[in-house]
Amino acid sequence: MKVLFFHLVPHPSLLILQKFTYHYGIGIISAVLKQHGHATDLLTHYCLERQKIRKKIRDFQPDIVGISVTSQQVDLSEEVANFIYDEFGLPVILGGVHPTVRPEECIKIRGVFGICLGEGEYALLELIEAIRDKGRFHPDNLRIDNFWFKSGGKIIKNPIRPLIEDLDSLPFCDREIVDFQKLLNYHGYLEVRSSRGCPFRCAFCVNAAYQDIYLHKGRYYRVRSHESILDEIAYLVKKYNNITSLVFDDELICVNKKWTLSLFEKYRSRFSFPFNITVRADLVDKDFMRAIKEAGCNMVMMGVESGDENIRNNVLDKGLSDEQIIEAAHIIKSAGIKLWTFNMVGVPYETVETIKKNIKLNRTLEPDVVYVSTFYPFPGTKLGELCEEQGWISDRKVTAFFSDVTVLDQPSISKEDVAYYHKIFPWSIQYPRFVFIIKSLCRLKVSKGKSVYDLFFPLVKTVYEVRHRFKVSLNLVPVFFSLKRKKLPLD
Ligand code: B12
Ligand code: SF4
Repeated sequence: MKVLFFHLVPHPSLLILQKFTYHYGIGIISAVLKQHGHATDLLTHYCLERQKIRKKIRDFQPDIVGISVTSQQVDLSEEVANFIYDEFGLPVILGGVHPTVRPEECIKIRGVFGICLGEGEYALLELIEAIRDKGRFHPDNLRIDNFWFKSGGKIIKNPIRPLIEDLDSLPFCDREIVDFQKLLNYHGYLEVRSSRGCPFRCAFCVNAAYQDIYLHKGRYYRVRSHESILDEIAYLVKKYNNITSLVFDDELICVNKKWTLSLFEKYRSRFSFPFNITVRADLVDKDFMRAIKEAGCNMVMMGVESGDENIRNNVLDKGLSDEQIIEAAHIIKSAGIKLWTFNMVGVPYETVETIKKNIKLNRTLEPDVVYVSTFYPFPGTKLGELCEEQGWISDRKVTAFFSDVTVLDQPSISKEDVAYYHKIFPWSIQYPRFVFIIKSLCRLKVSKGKSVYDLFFPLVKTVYEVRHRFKVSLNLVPVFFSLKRKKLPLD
């Protein structure tokens, strides 16, 4: 059987980057299907590209189409599903985060034959083999766990199957489904996953919803064996060129520090690539950081999210004090490891003052890279529900990939302030001496509410992209100049 997957991305902005991003979910399902003798292919889209879809379907002749959907791409997945159904009559399956947390909404989409909730590897395998063996319309095909189907005006809801307990039983991700060498030539880092899930329950993250959906269905946080992870790296290093570093792209790799330390000890004896990992401030300690530095850790990514303790702990449910974050940053930097902080603006109950507090806190942390995203009320999360109840969601659409436009209309802060602080946030921390220029660029309006900054920044990003392709070493946006930092008071 042949399965054509779609990876839909929210917006053409940064499509270059996104195009070169690997989708693990599709990759692992594809590996399982290929292991069982089926063929797969993949299309990446940010809008309905009819000609490309027509050509691929004519050339590949799929038996079934699978679209991976996160919440910001649900409209696009509807357009793609409608188009494929109308033009080719193929069965279209939706899977991924959004069908899992909002199945009722997804199953109603015209042209959608079924939706897969949760893990898709064995559910999709079972479905395509049932279609192959019994024909597309056999009633047995409608009894496959994890799937909801539409049949005769009814919705058939099958139960969720247990979580895959032994991650080592899965094959390595199929990286041949994309031009993986091209991807590595572009950015050089190899992304690897060593675990699934996260035991925490932050109010803005989908993990809490997944823990509830999977209650009594097995252990939610699972790790692969060290051997399996290291063997996959060895296999990829042998197969591909131009790998310069590794990113452990887990939700949170260091949940069990003993396990993580032992992994990196073994890693060190086999590889010398520098690597990045994710941490939580309360899991950082001196010995751990020293040991992972010795193993080759170059940078850690740590969520700060808000500079206001009340918001961080009582709204975002992060469970971290300012002291813990400051101490963790100090330990990380003292160990000689770079720090990358993750922050949000426009979270529920945000004010201009709470954003300023976060700029101040980040300045104390002295991160090497600062990332700020605009809060989005994801369905199925505690804060998504709060925003819905409060009637704060003005529009679900995102206008850009790393958008500065908030979809919330909340009384404590205006949309304009969220967008403004989103723009100046990283500059205020890393290059405070440029902030007055950035502020002026933000305030100078050109047309349709767009500022000079709005026009200038995409240009800078493009320059960054182009230079990056030509292997000129630059740090991440917006770190373009390696000028000496100077601390300035927060205004
Ligand atoms: C690593 C990661 C990334 C990576 C890689 C993403 C990728 N596409 O693989 C990067 C950094 C690129 C990324 C980017 C973004 N991400 Co992200 N990311 C994650 C993270 C931490 C892990 C995903 C993962 O690899 N899981 C492991 C694999 C094996 O699972 P999976 O992808 O879910 O796939 C399984 C099932 O979902 C299902 N399945 C998936 N697709 C399909 C399709 C079919 C047909 C079937 C049958 C089944 C199926 O089967 C798979 C195997 O079991 C999740 C958190 C999470 N818990 O999911 C967030 C998460 C998915 N990301 C999220 C977001 C918002 C984004 C961005 C939009 C961020 C932004 N604003 O720019 C972008 C765009 C994503 C995109 N277009 O793909 C949100 C989505 C929330 C939502 N409700 O939609 C999550 C859930 C985090 C959160 N906030 O809670 N992300
Ligand atoms: S620690 Fe990170 S991955 Fe885990 S629930 Fe919180 S935000 Fe999500």
